[in-house]
Amino acid sequence: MSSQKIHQKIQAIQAWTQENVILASTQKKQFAQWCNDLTTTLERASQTPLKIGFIGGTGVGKSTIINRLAEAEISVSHSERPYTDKVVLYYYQNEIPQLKYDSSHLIHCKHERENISHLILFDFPDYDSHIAEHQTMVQDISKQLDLIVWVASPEKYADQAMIQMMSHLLQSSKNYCFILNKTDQLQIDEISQIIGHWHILLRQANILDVPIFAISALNDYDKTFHNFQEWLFRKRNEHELKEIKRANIENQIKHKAQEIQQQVDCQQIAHVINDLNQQKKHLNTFKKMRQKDILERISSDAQTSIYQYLSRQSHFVWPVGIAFGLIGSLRQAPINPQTVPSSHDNDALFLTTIDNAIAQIQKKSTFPDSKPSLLTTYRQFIDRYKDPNQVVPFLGKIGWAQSTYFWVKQWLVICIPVFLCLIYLSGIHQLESIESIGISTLIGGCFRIIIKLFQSEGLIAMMSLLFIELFLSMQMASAWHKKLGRKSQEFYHTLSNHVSEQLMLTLYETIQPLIDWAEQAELDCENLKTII
Ligand SMILES: Nc1nc2c(ncn2[C@@H]2O[C@H](COP(=O)(O)OP(=O)(O)OP(=O)(O)O)[C@@H](O)[C@H]2O)c(=O)[nH]1
Ligand SMILES: [Mg+2]
Repeated sequence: MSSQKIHQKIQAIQAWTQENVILASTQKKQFAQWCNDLTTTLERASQTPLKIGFIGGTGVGKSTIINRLAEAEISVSHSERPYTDKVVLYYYQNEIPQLKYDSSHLIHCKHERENISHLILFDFPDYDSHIAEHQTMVQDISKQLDLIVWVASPEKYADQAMIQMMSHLLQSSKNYCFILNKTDQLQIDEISQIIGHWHILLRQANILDVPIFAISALNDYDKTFHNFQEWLFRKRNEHELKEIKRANIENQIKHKAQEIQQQVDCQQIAHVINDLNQQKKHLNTFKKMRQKDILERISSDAQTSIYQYLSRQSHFVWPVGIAFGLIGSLRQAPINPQTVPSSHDNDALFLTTIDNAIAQIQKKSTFPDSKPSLLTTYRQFIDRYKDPNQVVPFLGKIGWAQSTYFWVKQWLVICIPVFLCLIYLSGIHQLESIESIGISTLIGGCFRIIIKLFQSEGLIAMMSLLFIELFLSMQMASAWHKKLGRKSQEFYHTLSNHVSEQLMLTLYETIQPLIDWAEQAELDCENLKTII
């Protein structure tokens, strides 16, 4: 891959890390810094010394090899196991390597040998002894290395520990070199046998075309050691140096991408979305269960409340109003026979089951820190709608035409008998023609009414009027009562639908952010795959 391509890749990753929903904001900052570091490493590939580390199990001879290369005892080689407990750095004069690590774990050894001024050698502690801190040190400090020299002895070359360690490190296997030390303990045919076997083992671990040197660090006349030294000390040209850095960067990107994919579990995310949608579907069952008696959840006597609300909306002429009040107190508002409210516990149980299922789904992936609870949302909803002001917007009103018609009807029904009675008492109906009705006739009529009121004829007429009015008012009030009863039942159903619809929306809103997040995370996973 060319420099330009890898630059583009870093930029694409940088853009991705800032836009995705998977990483937390602190992680995003770290990734931005990491991308900047990669770019700097690539740009300064030929200007910085090559960092080469010796890594291997305890006692394989790492310190002995580095001492021989340094031509001095810079790192104590010992028969005691494990021995080296700090990272020994061997570098030219003032080329002090900038390591982000606790300096108490580092030993600095400077040299004056100009022919190897382009290198920094690292002798590491082991990774396979009982001291776990050594392994951590190897994993952490090795991140800075450009090349790794894996050292093994005839007893340890086939250890799985080495392959395992490789999987933790970030360098590309293109930048590995292998040393079989202590060959002075082997016969020539044994050496070639072991090297052959080692090649096979490495190939199985997908490590191909790497140099393997079979050396003896203690044998001054060992030719292979010289070959190894030559390979190690060789001054690489700019192209080779860039290749080394590029391969490592590519490998680091791959590692980071795997880390992110594991963090959100990209393999699982489609299932997670599916599971969440499944839970959303379960909520529909809840809707069907609750639609009929949702109002009973909110108010124990919803239908009466609706009836009273509608009564308050009605405009009565006072005799009808009084009659309506009388009927209302004698008769109960009709109750919806279908309404058999189930217990609150059933709702709680149902919603808790879904809540638990969602919590389980959330465990499958790194969801943002949110713990939605349908049960809490449901309880809050019920509490909120206990306030009648919240419910009123859902209630319709009696149509104005119906209301005005009822009002006019009341006036007509009340006024016509009064009018007829007055005409009768005033004697105006006995006049021959309408034209003869004048002011004086009307005043005369009024006097006649007053006089007749004190006579038996007037009293009978008034009593009849009273009875007629009473009868008509009761008739109208009773008809209106029945009408409101029917209307309140109708409203009860519409209101149930409205409120349960609203409840479902509120419950969906609780889950929806999780689904949205998971869908976006799936998209981010796809994008990350295409970048890499
Ligand atoms: N026979 C033989 N012994 C060697 C050779 N190289 C190192 N040794 C011996 O192996 C023992 C361990 O050598 P070290 O260099 O301390 O090994 P190390 O890998 O640094 O070990 P740790 O620091 O514990 O990780 C010492 O006693 C060395 O003398 C070799 O080529 N041949
Ligand atoms: Mg050592």
